[in-house]
Formats: sequence, C-alpha cells, structure tokens
Amino acid sequence: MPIHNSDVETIFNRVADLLEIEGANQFRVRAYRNAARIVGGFSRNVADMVEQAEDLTELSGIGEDLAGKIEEIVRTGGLEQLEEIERRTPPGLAELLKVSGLGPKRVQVLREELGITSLDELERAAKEGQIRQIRGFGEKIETGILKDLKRVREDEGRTLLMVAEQVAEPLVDYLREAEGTSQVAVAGSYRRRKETVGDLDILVTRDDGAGAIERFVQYEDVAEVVSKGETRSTVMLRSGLQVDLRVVTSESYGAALLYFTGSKPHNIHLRRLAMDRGLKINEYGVFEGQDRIAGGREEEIYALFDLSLIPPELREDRGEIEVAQNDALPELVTLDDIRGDLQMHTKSSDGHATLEEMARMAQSLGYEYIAITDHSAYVAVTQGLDVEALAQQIDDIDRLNEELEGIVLLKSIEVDILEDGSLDLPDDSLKRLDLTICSVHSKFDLSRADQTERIIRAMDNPYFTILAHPTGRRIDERAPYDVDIERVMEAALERGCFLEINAYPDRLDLNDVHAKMAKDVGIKLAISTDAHRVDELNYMRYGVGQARRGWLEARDVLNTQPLSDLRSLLER
Ligand code: DGT
Ligand code: CA
Ligand code: CA
Ligand code: ZN
Repeated sequence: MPIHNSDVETIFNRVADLLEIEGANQFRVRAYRNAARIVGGFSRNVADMVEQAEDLTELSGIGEDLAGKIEEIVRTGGLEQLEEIERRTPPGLAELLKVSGLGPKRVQVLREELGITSLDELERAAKEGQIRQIRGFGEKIETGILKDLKRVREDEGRTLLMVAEQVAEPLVDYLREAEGTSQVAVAGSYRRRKETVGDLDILVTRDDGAGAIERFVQYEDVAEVVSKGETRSTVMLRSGLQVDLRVVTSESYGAALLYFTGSKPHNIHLRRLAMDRGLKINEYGVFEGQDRIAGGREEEIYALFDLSLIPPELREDRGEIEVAQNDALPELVTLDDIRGDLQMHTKSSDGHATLEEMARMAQSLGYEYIAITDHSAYVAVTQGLDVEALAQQIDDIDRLNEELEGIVLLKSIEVDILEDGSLDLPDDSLKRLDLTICSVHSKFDLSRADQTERIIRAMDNPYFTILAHPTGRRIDERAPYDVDIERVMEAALERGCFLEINAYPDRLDLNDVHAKMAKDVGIKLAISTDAHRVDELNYMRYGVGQARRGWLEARDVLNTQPLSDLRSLLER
C-alpha cells in the first residue's frame, strides 16, 4: 500500500481546514498547511524515507510532532487525529471553504446562525434569501455564493492532472509488466492534458483479455472493484480516483484510443463526418457495411476523413476539425521549444532553494535563461525583498552570472499590484531589472470594472512586463477574480506587456480558453512555473499542456525565444 506525498498533503490540508473552522489557533493551522505544502512539493517520496528510517525533521518546517504524523500516515494510511476531528465535525462542512467569499469564520457563522453544514444546505439557504439576512453577509455575498457554487459543483470529484499523473504512471508500469500485453495508454481527459480529470481511462491491447482484467483488479492501490467483465473493468483506487480499463485487440487499438480520448463533442463531430460518407465509426473501427476499413491506428482513421492527426489537446470541438479540413492545424508548442523559465522564487522570499541551486537545475533542463522573481516585501510580509534586499540580490546575480556558463540569470521580482494600480516597489528599483512580474494578491473582490481598471493602470507603469497568474484562480480552492481579461490583453498589447500561463498545477492560469483568446488578440504569453523549489521547475510540462490546449505555437510563447530576441521583446 504505497503512500504518495500527495496523500500526506491531502491529509494535512484537511486537518488544517477542519481546525480552522473550529477556530483553532492560527499558528497550529498554519503549521499543518506548511507541512502539507512541503511534503506535497518534496522531490523524494517521504514513504521511502520512513522506510529507510531517515530523519524527517531534516525537512525544513517539519518538527518532531509532524514527523511522527507523517510516519503514522505512511504506516497506517491514515491519521488518528484527523479521524478524531472528523468524528466531531459534520462531513460537508469543510467543503464550504471552497466557495469564494467563505472563509473559516464565515463558515462558523453560517453554521451557528442557519445550521448550514453542507453545500446543499448552503445552496438552499442562499436561494431562499436567508444568507443576506445574517449580519455581515448581505445580498452581494449571497449572490456571489450562488454563482460560485456552480463552479465548486463542477470541480467536485475531479483530480488535478499532476496528482492523476502520480497515480497513473505506476499503474501503467504495472500493467505494462504483464506478459502478453503490447500497448498500454491512458486516454480520456488525461491524454488531452486537461487541468483536472474526472477519472482515468486506460486501454491495453492483449489477446487474453480476462488475464489483463485479473491483473488490473489485483493492483495494490485498488480499494474497490466496481465492475469486472471479460474486457472491461472499473475500480476505485485508494486515492479516490476511479479507473476504467478496457482491453482491446490491436486491430481496434487506434479506434478505441480515438474514442476514449474524446472529447465527447469531438467524437460526435467525427461521427457526423462518418455518416456523411455513409460510414460508421465506433470504438472498434470505421466500418463500411460489415467491413472494417480502419481501426489499428488513429492516423489512418483521421486520414479516412482527409484529416491529419489532430493532437489530443485540441480535441474539444472548438474548431480543430474545421481547421484540420483546411490543412491548417497549428504546430503546437512542445516542452523542447522552451528555452527558459520566467517566474521562480528562492530562499530570499518564500522559496526553498538558493539562486545557484535554481540555476543548476535550469541548466540540467537545458535552459538558456531564467528569471529570478522573488516576492516583493508587500506580498510575503515577512519574507519579501525590500529595496535594499533587492539591490543585494542584483549584486548576487551579477556575481553568479560571471561564474556560470551556458545560462543567464535575469533580474526580476514579483511585485504586487496594489488596489490603486500602483506597484509596491519604487521605479528606481524596478528600472534596474531585466523584467518585472506583476500580480494581484489582494482585494480579489473588486468589481469587474474596478479590477480591470486596477490592472490596466498598473500596466501604465513603464516597468510592468508580465502579468502573472492573470485571473488569480486556485483550482478547487479559489475562484478567479472578476476581470475583463480580453480588455486586459488588449491593453497589454498596446503597451508592450505580456500575460503569463502560470504552470503551477493548481493554477494553470491563464486557462486553455484564455490562452486561445490571447493568441487571437495577438499577444505572446510567457509559460512560467512559479517554482518555489528546484524540482518544481519540472512543472513546465503542465503549462505547456495548457498552452497546447490553447492552440499556442512556439512563436506565440515568450520563453521559446532565444535570449537576445527575448530581451528585445521585453523592451517597452
Ligand atoms: P473526465 O473523465 O470527466 O475528465 O472526461 P473524459 O473526457 O475523460 O470523459 P469520460 O471519462 O467520461 O469518457 C472518456 C471518453 O469516452 C470521452 O472523452 C469520450 C468518450 N465517451 C464517453 N461517453 C461518450 C458518449 O456518450 N458519446 C461519445 N461519442 N463518446 C463518449
Ligand atoms: Ca476520464
Ligand atoms: Ca471514464
Ligand atoms: Zn504570485
């Protein structure tokens, strides 16, 4: 029963949520949240460390007490303390925190005043106009709750792509090891690189279908076998992720891969094309009467309709079939095209590595440049760079750039856009930098007009270069703030500023639809990891996935450009 770091993270976050609703000491709550983040982002598997009797307190932020809890989770799969808190808390209560505008305090009040302990009860009370009557709530908050409830409901039961990868990869390896299995693929939204997945859809080709199913249901992470037939089975894994497995013959592999990769609207569009030609398409192949005329490979099926292979990330029926018919599919950006990373944090603010450690990792990824973008003092409060600290960092970067070969560290900072649209460091500091990353970390609840205005006003500052995580969402945690993102893009284009696709797995902000909008507006985007530790520089692949879903080509992306071209693009 292997424990992933993400299991520990989930458990600690849940403890933090529930303690917070109970009104527990803030320091205690924060200790759990930090521990969750530390373990979740740690490069090594903590379960292995426990197994090898290594000292977990060597991890910064993990003391004796938390180390003991990690060990308990690794050994038992659970945490007695969490069970205890859960016993005294109604099950739906923590879910309420996901609704934007509802923090632990308000959740407490809603519970006391209206007895609300679940999303259903919250929805009912909001619809009946009861929430506006509570002191400190009001009509605006009630309307906001109703609106955001829709988003929360859609996210419910979905898993971050990164987490799904951690689950899928070992399972795929396990299935591959089986004798007689020739191909294994994860299809569905996972293959389309959607930011979250509802479940995993795995295909294997094997002559002995029942044998494949037998092996599948014996996988050590399986919590429950939901169904089990000759060629298909569904299981629930311990992580709560559902997996559908289908065993197909190699003549049908391409057809099955196409069908189960979806999306459903893409499939339906293809079926229409087939019908127009008097053909039938399903997961077994393309048929003319009784004859299978294609099925083994996806390419040959697309070719039947005079289409070249449509990359999975585009298969949403957002115009990709029409474009393929005109032989005008975009040549999507790839991870290989990326030459640098334009957002990351070091120990100087809330990151965990030194400048040099980040630089070395970037070198190992083959990058030409990285931008060091620690937080300015305002955001991090305790840990950000003020004017002097930034000056010091500039000197440190100069020194390091002399030493290092093959990689250039760009001087930058992530400054806050204050409510009035000003930046929280003086121009005198900013003008010494190669680029300035600007972001909103406060006052998420401004009206659409005010939020849009605030950001555009900030762009009037000549040192503004890239708007980071432009809508501020955290998937499954915080809704995007209300902003006219298209106007922001147009304003950025006019001023020579850029927007970012933040590659952090629970941000992926801009999202796919916005990325496509940026392309249509004609503005380049930066794909940046926002790494807070060395291994998080690997998050680039999620950003690239999102960019591909947004139809971006290498030329649409800022950090595919060689350094000299990048420098001229950054000039305003
Ligand atoms: P998810 O799991 O919610 O993240 O999204 P998908 O796209 O993985 O959807 P899922 O797991 O329900 O089904 C996998 C694929 O199977 C889906 O992308 C397309 C195909 N599929 C499922 N149901 C239908 C259907 O009713 N009609 C057609 N044409 N295709 C379907
Ligand atoms: Ca799926
Ligand atoms: Ca499925
Ligand atoms: Zn930020």
